[in-house]
Amino acid sequence: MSLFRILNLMILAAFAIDRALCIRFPDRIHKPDSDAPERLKTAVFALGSFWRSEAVFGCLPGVVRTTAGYAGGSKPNPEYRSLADHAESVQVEYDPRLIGFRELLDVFWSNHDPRQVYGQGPDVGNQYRSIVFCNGTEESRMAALSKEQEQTRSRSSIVTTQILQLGPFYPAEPEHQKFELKQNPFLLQLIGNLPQEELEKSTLATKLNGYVAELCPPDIQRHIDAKINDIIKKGWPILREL
Ligand code: MHO
Repeated sequence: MSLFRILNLMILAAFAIDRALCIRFPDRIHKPDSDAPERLKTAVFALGSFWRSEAVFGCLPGVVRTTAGYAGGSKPNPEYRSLADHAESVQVEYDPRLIGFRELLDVFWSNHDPRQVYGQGPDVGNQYRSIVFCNGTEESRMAALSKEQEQTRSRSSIVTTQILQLGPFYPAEPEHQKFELKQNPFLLQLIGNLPQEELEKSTLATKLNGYVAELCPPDIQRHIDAKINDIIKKGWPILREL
């Protein structure tokens, strides 16, 4: 028997044993990927204009993506000019190993005035009301507790925030996504003028959207400042990660 034939038989035998024992070797080494969709959780909040709400959550460590949209109402497929009883909202996709619902609640309370009735800041209307949307009873419990704590900070006015079970979330029109970042052509260019669809999904754009609005925690704001300055100094004009 030729060497070639022996080798062939060995390969066939190995293949048969492998099939029989159902042994499978991974075809590539597993890389930990914090962006793996199955690991991510989703939270939705309403706290005034969704332009700002996206920016409030965008640069927190562990937040992978934000989407501006409509929630809390009954109208199917709302649009900006006819959102009916929906509230402007932000959907936050996050890695629960890096940030939790509890911390997101803290950010929610400290970034708007939950006592303002029928509006937020200069924006007047029902679409700007304050809502925590919950996935299940554990989140409802945490939300209710944090609302009580918020109320105890002052008894001179009432915290108007609604706590609702999350129903459908409708992403807003493209022009409302990453709105703050879109006001800054320099930063858009710095990340390579991504097409709209990519911009909406990009974690980098999500973070820079918060940075532009100066809504990142101070240490993160400084970190991004330094990174951008460094890139400009080096004359290498593409920012790929922070
Ligand atoms: N104050 C904002 C509200 C916009 S919002 C996305 C404005 O300039 O109209 O509803």
